[in-house]
Amino acid sequence: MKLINLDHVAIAVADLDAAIAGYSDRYRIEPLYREVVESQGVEEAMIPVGGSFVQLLQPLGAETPVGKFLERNGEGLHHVAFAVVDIEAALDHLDETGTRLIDRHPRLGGRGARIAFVHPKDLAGTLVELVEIPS
Ligand code: CMX
Ligand code: CO
Repeated sequence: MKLINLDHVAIAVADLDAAIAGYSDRYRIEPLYREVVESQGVEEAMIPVGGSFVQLLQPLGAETPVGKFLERNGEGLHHVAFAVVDIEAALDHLDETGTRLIDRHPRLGGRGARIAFVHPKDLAGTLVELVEIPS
């Protein structure tokens, strides 16, 4: 298990266009790309900041994970994502340590990356994503 970078901080938003405009206006940062990820039920915009990204997430529907989060909490911080070299090895390690995983095996996320989530009730009330960036 080796975390190599804080890949992104994800923020749930109700209106992706408005959120992108807000970050551009206040912080002078712009999305590198924008993508619908059907399997995760989101449209996402990735805004580079140094070696990491701000990931803005707009739900595709009310019954998606981010849709339910918005309904319950309103807009705000949704998860943090750590980059790993080998996501299978990282998940094996977490499983061995009794970690409460949402995904025991990786799924496909944005950028063609393999991703997996750790349950927010596992540690410090924080939803954690592991991401293996394709080389
Ligand atoms: N951060 C912290 N806590 C969260 C949370 C979040 N993002 N989402 C839910 N929770 C809390 C809930 O408030 C609830 O707390 P209580 O038990 O105290 O009420 C608890 O976790 C469990 O919630 P639940 O109602 O049982 O389950 P949900 O249907 O809300 O699902 C979760 C929660 C985390 C399993 C689900 O959102 C999930 O599988 N997330 C991972 C996938 C995802 O979020 N994809 C979108 C991101 C796309 C991307 O980054 O590429
Ligand atoms: Co993410």
